[in-house]
Order: sequence, then C-alpha cells, then structure tokens
Amino acid sequence: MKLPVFFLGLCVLMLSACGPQVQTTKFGSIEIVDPYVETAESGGNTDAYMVLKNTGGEADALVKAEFPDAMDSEIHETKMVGNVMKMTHLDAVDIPANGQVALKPGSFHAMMMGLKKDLKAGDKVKAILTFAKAGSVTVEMEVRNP
Ligand SMILES: [Cu+2]
Repeated sequence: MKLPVFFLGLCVLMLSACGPQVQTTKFGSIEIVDPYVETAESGGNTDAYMVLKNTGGEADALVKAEFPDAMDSEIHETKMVGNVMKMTHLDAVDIPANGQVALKPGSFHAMMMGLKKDLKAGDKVKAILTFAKAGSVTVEMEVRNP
C-alpha cells in the first residue's frame, strides 16, 4: 500500500509551497518578526516569542509586553543554573543598534500569566509591546503548538 506515502509527500510539498509567510511588523526602526505564543489552557501561563530587529543607529529595549487575554505578564529570561532551568524577571530586553535579539525557547520570553481563555493552535492573541525609545505598538501573535 503506497498511498499513505504519496499523501505524506503531497502534504510536505503543500506545506513548503503554501507555508505561512513570516509575519513582520515594522515600527519605526524596530521590526517584530514572527511573533507567536504557545498553546495553553485558561488559567495557566504561556510564553510569547519573537525576533526583534533594530535597523536604527541607537539601541532600544523591549520594556513591556501586555496581553489583553492574560491577567498579568512579565519579561523573563530562562537560564540553566547548574542543571536546573530557572526563570528570572527582567526589566527590559536590550536590542542593540543595527542588531537583533531573539525571544525564543530557553532564553528571553514574555510570559502571559493567568490566561483568560484557552489558547489553541491557530488562534491569534493581541500583544501591546512597549519599547524604551520607539514607544508602544500592538501586534497579533499566532498561537502554535510548543
Ligand atoms: Cu517565564
């Protein structure tokens, strides 16, 4: 029976041809690239990730990430301390001039705390990102499976 293999091949082709475009929001000299959050249940917490690019000649910093769908939120960094993963609360994530910083699993993230609803793969959540110099911008983040 060769059919399943054929369908699998077809799916892979379709994914590569019609895969989602990387979402980029330009905001002054800041670019917010591919923002997403991980699926989670109402009442729980989840992490938001994105790449922040700075095309300007001055350093900036992400100082706040607010989510209407969460009771609270904080900027965190996950670090290995010995062989234990620890999260520390940060006041800001620096974005170097003409550089970029990645909020990604095992590193910087914005944490949505006390979700007001289930976040399922494919849903969108709003985030209000505040930068020290650029100010505040609202972006939509896609919900993805971890
Ligand atoms: Cu965290």
